Amino acid sequence: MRKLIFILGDQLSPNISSLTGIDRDTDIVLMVEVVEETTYVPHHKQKIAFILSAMRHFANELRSAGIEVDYVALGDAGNTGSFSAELDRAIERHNPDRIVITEPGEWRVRRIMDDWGGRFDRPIEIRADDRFLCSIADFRAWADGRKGYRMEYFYREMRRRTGLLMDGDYPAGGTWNLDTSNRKPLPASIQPPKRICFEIDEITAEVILLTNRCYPDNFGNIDAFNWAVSREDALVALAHFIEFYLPLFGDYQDAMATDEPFLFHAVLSPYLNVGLLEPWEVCIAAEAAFRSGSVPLNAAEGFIRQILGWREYVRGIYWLEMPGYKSRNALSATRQLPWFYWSGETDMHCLKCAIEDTKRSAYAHHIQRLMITGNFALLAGVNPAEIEEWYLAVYADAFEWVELPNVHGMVMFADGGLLSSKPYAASGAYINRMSNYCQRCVYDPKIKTGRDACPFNFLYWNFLIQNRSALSRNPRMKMPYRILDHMEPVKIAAVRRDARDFLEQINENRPRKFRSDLFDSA
Ligand code: FAD
Ligand code: DLZ
Ligand code: SF4
Repeated sequence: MRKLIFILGDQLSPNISSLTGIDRDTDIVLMVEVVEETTYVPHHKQKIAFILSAMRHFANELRSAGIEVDYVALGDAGNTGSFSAELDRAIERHNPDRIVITEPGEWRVRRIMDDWGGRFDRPIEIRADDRFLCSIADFRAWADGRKGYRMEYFYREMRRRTGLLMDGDYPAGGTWNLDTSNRKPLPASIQPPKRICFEIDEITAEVILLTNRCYPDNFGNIDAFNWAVSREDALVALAHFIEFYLPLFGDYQDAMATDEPFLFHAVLSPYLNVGLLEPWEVCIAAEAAFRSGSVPLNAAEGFIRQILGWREYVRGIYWLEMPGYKSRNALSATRQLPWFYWSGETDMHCLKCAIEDTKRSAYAHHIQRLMITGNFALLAGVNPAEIEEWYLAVYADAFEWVELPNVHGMVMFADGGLLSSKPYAASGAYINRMSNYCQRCVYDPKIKTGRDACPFNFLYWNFLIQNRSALSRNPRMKMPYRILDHMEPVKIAAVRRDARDFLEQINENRPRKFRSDLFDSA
């Protein structure tokens, strides 16, 4: 019985379920680089190079373990460019008795696989992806019969179920969630340690050339490529994070700073998402650091919550709610995505920093994604599908199962509050409190309307005005609506006028008020 085991580009784990029970004497692994996957959105160049290089390294590791791998590279003669047609060709080449694959992370690919049942004249076994800490079935069971799906309750359940950061039946330290300790801005006296550098080996160098050749106009710089592309190096990145960054991860989790794209964040999401690291080993490493006394509880808990809580939760929501989830548009947002998301040419310094960081590294940390690029898209009423495509394209860690709930639900409130109880809308005051961006901006976060006003200010109030019918009855929005209700009519008129004028011109191909001297070092 010869099996053809098909491994996708985000299934690069030695213990992926499709490899369970492999017979090295008869079975063969298939991996394919296909245009279908490199172009379904205009991926950041680093994202393409990272995935293709990691795939090639993984194939070599399997070969070193005595497994036969049939690897189809992007430029190979005869490469048809699609998963289905490459599987057709591989079946011709190897004539397997059956095909084994682990279920894909994305609905789009699941639909493709659903057609395979009738396409090939041999059985196909689609196995569950057991690299997550909560299975899709367990998430469904948790969600079943609940009125709302709040992450906090799911997270507590996961803490109990896994025993992570638990002292018997109680959370370590007596509190489930230390988020309130994790909101400090970065003081000028603290500088995060230098990031570890990964060598560009021959495989990565070749893939970088290939990416530049095939996708020269895609978003992002490839020169700054600094990603681990093997499990061995991803483990080095994990150890480095636990030793040097995790101790202050909690304190500065929500901070933002010019020229500090990574701060104390892990920068591990691409490795987790393609399978070079597994969520369990990452959580265990953080808990061990806490138990040994080398990191405080607010850091370990804050970090573990992101993985055990948020990461598992968004995956559960994705599979629970798709495919309908994607087409909801609760706030009827229709604006075209402003051109500067791709060009970085804006005079709003916070947005410019977040977009330039993204271009340079295919990375921005959570608060930049949520409270800068996300917040702006929400306040400006950008069409959810357009901003989703941007997020799916520009980050090395972007796969729809994790990107969509974060963008559609958390950022755009397009799901009407299924994922978060209120929109994460904020004015310039929040950005000024949590970052040093405003110090180098042409706008003033303290001015609410007029030429020098921070656009986040009038856009924030305009957003509340425009979405009154959808939001004003939300108990968590009572306070801002009370303030709005007491606002003088003349001020409301100024907010509306400034927002209208600003939004009318954001798709013109030039900054409204550009002073290049301010951005020379940005
Ligand atoms: P850290 O801040 O150090 O967090 C540690 C880990 O926790 C991350 O590696 C990640 O695996 C997990 N995590 C943290 N927050 C979340 C979250 N909200 N959802 C799921 N996992 C989380 N994450 C992705 O992996 N892929 C995406 O495409 C993606 N798109 C996002 C889009 C928006 C608009 C927002 C607000 C968030 C998005 N996130 C996404 C979540 C989060 O921003 C990234 O996981 C995080 O920035 C990755 O960097 P890090 O490894 O340094 O994370
Ligand atoms: C993202 C990506 C890219 C850019 N290229 C490939 C590829 O050439 N071959 C492949 O198997 N996977 C690739 N991927 C990852 C897939 O998009 C991902 O495995 C599926 O979307 C399932 O989630
Ligand atoms: Fe951003 Fe407004 Fe601050 Fe400028 S003033 S950096 S636009 S928040």
